[in-house]
Amino acid sequence: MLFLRRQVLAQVGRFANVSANASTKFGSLRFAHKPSFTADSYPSLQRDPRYATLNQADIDFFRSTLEKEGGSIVNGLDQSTDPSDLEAFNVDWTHKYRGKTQLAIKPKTTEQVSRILKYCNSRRLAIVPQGGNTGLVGGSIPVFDEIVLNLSLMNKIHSFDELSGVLSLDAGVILENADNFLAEKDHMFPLDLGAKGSCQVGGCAATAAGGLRLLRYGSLHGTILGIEAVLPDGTILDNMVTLRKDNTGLDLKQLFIGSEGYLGIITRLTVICPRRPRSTNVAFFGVSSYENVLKAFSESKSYLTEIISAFEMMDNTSQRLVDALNSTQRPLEEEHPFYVLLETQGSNKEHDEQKLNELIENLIEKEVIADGVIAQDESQLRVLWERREGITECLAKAGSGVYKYDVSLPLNVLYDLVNATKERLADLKLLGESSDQPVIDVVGFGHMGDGNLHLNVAVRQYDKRVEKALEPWVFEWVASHRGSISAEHGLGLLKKPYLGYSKSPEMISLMKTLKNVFDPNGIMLPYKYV
Ligand code: FAD
Ligand code: 2HG
Ligand code: ZN
Repeated sequence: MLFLRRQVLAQVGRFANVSANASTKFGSLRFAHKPSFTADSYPSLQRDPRYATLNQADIDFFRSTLEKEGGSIVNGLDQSTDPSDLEAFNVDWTHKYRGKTQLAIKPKTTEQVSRILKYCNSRRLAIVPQGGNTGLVGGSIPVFDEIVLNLSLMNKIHSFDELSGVLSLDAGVILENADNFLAEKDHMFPLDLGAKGSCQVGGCAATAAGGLRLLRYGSLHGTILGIEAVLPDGTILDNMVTLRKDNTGLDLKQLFIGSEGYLGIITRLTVICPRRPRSTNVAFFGVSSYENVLKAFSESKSYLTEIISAFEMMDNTSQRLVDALNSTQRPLEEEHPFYVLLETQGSNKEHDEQKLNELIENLIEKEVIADGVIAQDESQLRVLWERREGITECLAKAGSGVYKYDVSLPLNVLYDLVNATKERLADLKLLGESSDQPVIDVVGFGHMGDGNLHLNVAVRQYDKRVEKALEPWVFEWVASHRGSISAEHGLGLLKKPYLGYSKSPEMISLMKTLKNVFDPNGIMLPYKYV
């Protein structure tokens, strides 16, 4: 580990081993409680009587559709089904929402998806598509008794062309599996995120997930070349283009990227994948102020130009949480108000290291960073990334709930939202040490390179007083600073009422018109999105 302190660059090969002073404040299990039903915690949501109720004839149809090609169902109408088998389909990752589905369908082929949707459309049975169920906005689980259509059995990688880098695969392939497959071909998936071991490429496409390296490899709107999707009436839309350029007519696939299952089910994708970098460097800096984080970002772009692949900001509160709840070593001995994880990816190790060292010398000279380390091997690199990727898991262990806001903001005001939130919650006496104060901590971190802040409010338990203090206040704050209320997690159930803070009435009206064209009976993703 290369250790930087003021003007000194010395090889020390170890991480600091300082235990957190906050360690007693937090619990240790991820969301140990069982969430209440969404329908109970949000009584303003009412089941839409237009939707039919599932019956035995429906189950018989689904069973006969699936049996030939190996799909399966989990059927709550059957008395012998253990109710806990449906729980995983009904509860979201944040344990904030819980639905009441009686049926999860796991198709194996696109044709099965088509037959199922056609049937549900004719019967007016509501559907919620589900990938890895790692979404953070309550989109992937039912609100009432919607049928869950889970893509996990559609998990084949179909082809990879080494010359063009185009990968063709089913929507249900786990992101990490796709990337491991590509690693063997010396390529990589152009998206990476903390949930990669569970989220599916179709779920990522459906949410237009941004992740850790959007700064370098761009958005899925650019890297997904083709999509196969099934419309609610069963029509299979085959747009599995493998071409980089296809300038013919409306680019309909773009409507599905980020549509969160509102328009149909994504069943297959083609994705353009870059070569795996030959050289990766990760540095971790301690920074004394947000102003200096901005300066470090500007200098990093200027010195590293084409090789910068991630620039992630973390505040001290987030790192105290990681100290308390994650077993990774602490890279820097002293605490700092902010930390930055900087990554480069390139093809020439010497060249990349030279650029990084020049940057670091400059940052030290100008006193932009107070301290830092550079990973010297793969395991140190992983430890440094864990300090960033582990924050979400640690937040989930801090109390029994987290209010999450993923916003885009102009960089100069990005962290002001965290301070403003802390002040507001303290003024309202909701933030504090005592057990009758619901808020444990307010944390800010995120993909600084993309202008994306993750504001997290960790609570002892979900509490309506906190929710009322934060919503719509956070969204108003973001809109008044010309930001977006969702940078990457999407709308789901959480942000549906607040879309007006980011989109004009004309745009929302056009979205509803399009919904009517794709899904006139409104069976897909009810109660959510727009
Ligand atoms: P799900 O959660 O199952 O579904 C998400 C939405 O898409 C739902 O509305 C669902 O109905 C719909 N959907 C799912 N599959 C399909 C399909 N095949 N067709 C149509 N609709 C579908 N997100 C980021 O953007 N960047 C991050 O860095 C990031 N990091 C994360 C880290 C952690 C630890 C966790 C828990 C989550 C993170 N997320 C991140 C959020 C989440 O992982 C992503 O949104 C991911 O893309 C969701 O994929 P999934 O397969 O789990 O989808
Ligand atoms: C990340 O960037 C994810 O790690 C999750 O988008 C952010 O936990 C969060 O709020
Ligand atoms: Zn993120």
